[in-house]
Amino acid sequence: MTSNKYINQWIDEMAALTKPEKIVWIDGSEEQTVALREEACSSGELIRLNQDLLPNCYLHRTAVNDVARVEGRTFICTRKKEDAGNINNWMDPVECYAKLKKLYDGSMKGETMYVIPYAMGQVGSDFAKYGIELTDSIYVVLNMLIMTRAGRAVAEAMPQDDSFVKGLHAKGTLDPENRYICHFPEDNTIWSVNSAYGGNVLLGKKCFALRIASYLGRKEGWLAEHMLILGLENPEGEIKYISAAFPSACGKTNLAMLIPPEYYKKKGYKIWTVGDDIAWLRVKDGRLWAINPENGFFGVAPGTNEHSNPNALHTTERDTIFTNVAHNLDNNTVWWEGLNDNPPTNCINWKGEKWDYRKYDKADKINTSAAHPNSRFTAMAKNCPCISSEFDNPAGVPISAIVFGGRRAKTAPLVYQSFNWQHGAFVGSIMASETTAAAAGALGVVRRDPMAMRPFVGYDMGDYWAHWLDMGKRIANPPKIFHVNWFRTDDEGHFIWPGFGDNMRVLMWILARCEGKVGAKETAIGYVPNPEDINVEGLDISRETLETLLSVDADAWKEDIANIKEFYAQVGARVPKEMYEELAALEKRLG
Ligand code: GTP
Ligand code: SPV
Ligand code: MN
Repeated sequence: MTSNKYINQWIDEMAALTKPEKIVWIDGSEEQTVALREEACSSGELIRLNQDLLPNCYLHRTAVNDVARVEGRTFICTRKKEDAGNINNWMDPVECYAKLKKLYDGSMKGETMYVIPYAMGQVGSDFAKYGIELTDSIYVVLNMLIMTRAGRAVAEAMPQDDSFVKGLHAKGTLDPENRYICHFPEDNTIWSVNSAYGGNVLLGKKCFALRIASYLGRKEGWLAEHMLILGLENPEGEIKYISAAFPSACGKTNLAMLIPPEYYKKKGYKIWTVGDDIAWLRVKDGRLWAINPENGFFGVAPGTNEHSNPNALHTTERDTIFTNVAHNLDNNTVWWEGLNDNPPTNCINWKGEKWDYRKYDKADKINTSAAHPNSRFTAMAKNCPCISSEFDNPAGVPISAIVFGGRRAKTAPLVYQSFNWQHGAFVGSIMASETTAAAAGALGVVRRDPMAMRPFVGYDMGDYWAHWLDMGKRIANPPKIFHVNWFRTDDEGHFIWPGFGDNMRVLMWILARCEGKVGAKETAIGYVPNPEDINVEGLDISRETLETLLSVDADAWKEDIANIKEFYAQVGARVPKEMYEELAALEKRLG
């Protein structure tokens, strides 16, 4: 499909290593895609769902031990260890290639190796980047065809050099002890083996569009971020764009697709989705512009319903691959916790076993829920009812505000604004969040997750912060930087803020601040809204509760400072001095 000798040579090499029976190029044609779905259905890899209720939708179950990203087995392999930094796992590239070659050796015997040419970004645009993923998984092929722009047109548009990102994925034995997700940013290479799940194997997503791209962004002067992008349209038809970084399973997809509360809807406000997970940002005309390099959504299923996120739900009603949700045998559809209050009685759970809803125990979700807490839908952006008209615009959209956020039961107020870009970058650097099911490991533990990028920066974290500071200096009109927390809880552990669509109320304050239309209270951590400036019309929320949501608990912050210092020490020698200055200033303001 290509005459690019670098590509063909590399494919030959990888085939000599993995030894597939045949090699098939993915052309993106309907005919080939239909045939692959057919093959996956006959092998049991996919289950064809009710085509009247869910046209062109399929269900897939991964191995029980292979249901999330595995950060402990994710490596950045730079020649010098210090270039990967202390936060990343590191392996020497020579050693890593040798180790993984043993695992790949003959791993595709008797199988087909699929060659997927794909673009991150608009094919042919200045800002697009190209990759090829080799894989032995039809599931990966079908997901990549949704998540990226892939196929013949991409192969033909790719530059005739060796700048493409070389991705090799083999399911292998799925042995978790030998599972590796390895990145070689100096070689534009990603090697993934012994997994068949999401972010571990859809190499265009976290591996390329964040880890490799963040490395390229630093070299080339742009940013690759774990951010949604949304447009907020006012009744006059003006649209302002906001990008927001929240850690995995902390509300990006939900915010990106939110339905405005009745009060705003009636006035004519609208929300448009540009992206729900990844943003590539560059400086142009003195502003920061963002594109979503993806072509679909790999979204969290549980909790998605007609009230929380109708746009996501409708996006998944056709052309969707569901992974690890429950199978409702009564009508051959899917179900997950939080879809509705009617758990199916004739149901197969995410593990492929008969499921009894009466045994569901909230405290033991993994073992008793019908759908895995990190079960997902892979759906096409173009099927999203609120997809932005700018989604396909290669120039992207100009960003007015950057929002950081995480899950914090206490400490972080509903929203605050940083004093300036440098302070905003500092606010990003000290982000913290309770861990979720999106990555393997303990749940609900507070950990520092700078810019929601802890698992995704392809180089040293201190250098990454320096790059953020440097970017700020290059933008004449930089976006204002904010921090939000939808997850503050009361003493019984209930969320205080209604969240979801009502988060629009916070976005309105954020945009009013960007336009200098509203005042704020200056506190030790930044500008906090005056309670009367958050519109709570139609909400059952008392003034007292709002004040609690907006309060800054100096003691809790002082306690946090010790933890931040520890974290900075762990990040190590390359933490920019500006970050220490900001930290000292915060400490001083807290008194
Ligand atoms: P990744 O795809 O893993 O990067 O996740 P994400 O950041 O897109 O998170 P998503 O929007 O899928 O939300 C994850 C979980 O958070 C779901 O269970 C949601 O129901 C829940 N959630 C999202 N927004 C809110 C909110 O405003 N308030 C509360 N309480 N929960 C929310
Ligand atoms: C995340 O974990 O942030 C995701 C899902 O978006 S995955 O693609 O698996 O990384
Ligand atoms: Mn994500």
